[in-house]
Amino acid sequence: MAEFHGSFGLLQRTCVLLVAACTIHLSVVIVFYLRSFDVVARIPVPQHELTRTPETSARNSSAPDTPEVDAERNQTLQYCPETPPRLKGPLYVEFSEPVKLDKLMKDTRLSLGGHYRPSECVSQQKVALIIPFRDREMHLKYWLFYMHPILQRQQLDYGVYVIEQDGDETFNRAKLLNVGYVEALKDYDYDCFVFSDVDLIPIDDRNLYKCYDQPRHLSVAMDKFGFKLPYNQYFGGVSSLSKEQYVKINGFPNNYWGWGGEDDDVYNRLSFRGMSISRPDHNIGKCKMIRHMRDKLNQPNPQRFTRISHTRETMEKDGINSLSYSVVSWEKTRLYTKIIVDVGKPPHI
Ligand SMILES: [Mn+2]
Repeated sequence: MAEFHGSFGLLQRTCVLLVAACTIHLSVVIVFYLRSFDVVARIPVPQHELTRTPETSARNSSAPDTPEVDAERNQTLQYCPETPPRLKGPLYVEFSEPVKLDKLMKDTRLSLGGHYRPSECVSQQKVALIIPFRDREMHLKYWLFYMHPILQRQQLDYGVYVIEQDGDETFNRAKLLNVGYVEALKDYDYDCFVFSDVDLIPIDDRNLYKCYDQPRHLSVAMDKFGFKLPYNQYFGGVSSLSKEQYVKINGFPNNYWGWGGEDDDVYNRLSFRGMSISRPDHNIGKCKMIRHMRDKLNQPNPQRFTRISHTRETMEKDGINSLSYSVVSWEKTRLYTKIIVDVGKPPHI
């Protein structure tokens, strides 16, 4: 009996040791698993806060150098020339074949968030590219594939912001652009904003994606419109406004839900503030649009004509001064910053 007890005791001790070893192993695994979340740069933000800046190192990882380092850099380097020297002119742009982003992903000159600045000179402008977005992953791939090299040849100090509308309410392009303006400024000291649809690519890199003395319309000759301006006041597709120009018109309207009209409202705002539209030469301003069906949640807005006729009265109350939204998530990838936002829903009619 004693012998039996002895071997049972040994068995029991072995089992206890084994369980203890397993427990230690499991806790180590769990600790490492949880810690791995810290390196993911996707930060949920409380719904109710508008101006909050998520405090995270991931967000600032592509942040510019300190002012002192910047000043030092500016002393040793010259400003980039008015005309970038390595432009190619007309480009080959095609959407029939899928594109691969692996080469771009390895581009070490790009920092997190798709931020770039030339190493050979100091850019004249800091440009935020703002793309209103929902459910167009394929288009975004083409955009990144073609635009990054173009913007680099244009010697811009730039960052790319994809502003995605959360949920399945009617799309609100102009409000997303306002959000992009506000959020990009929290990230870097931009002085110029290029607002671009995700499906438009210039086919000539002499069409500089920067700001001018007057607000600039960049997509002046779209293939969709037979490489012509559809009408003289057209300001849709791709446009650029300096910070001053944008502030002068109180930003863009927030209440255009669905397709159409918001770009005409912006045109009205600009002309009511005494500005005119600058455009590239027709040949240089050629661009291609990726063919697509109308999005289900972006049907033509029936109110657009009435709204456009009231811009003069509405522009002071509706714009950057009345913007409200909440950031759902902020994520920096190698090629762009994606900000998912809740922009609310159209008022019930
Ligand atoms: Mn389109």
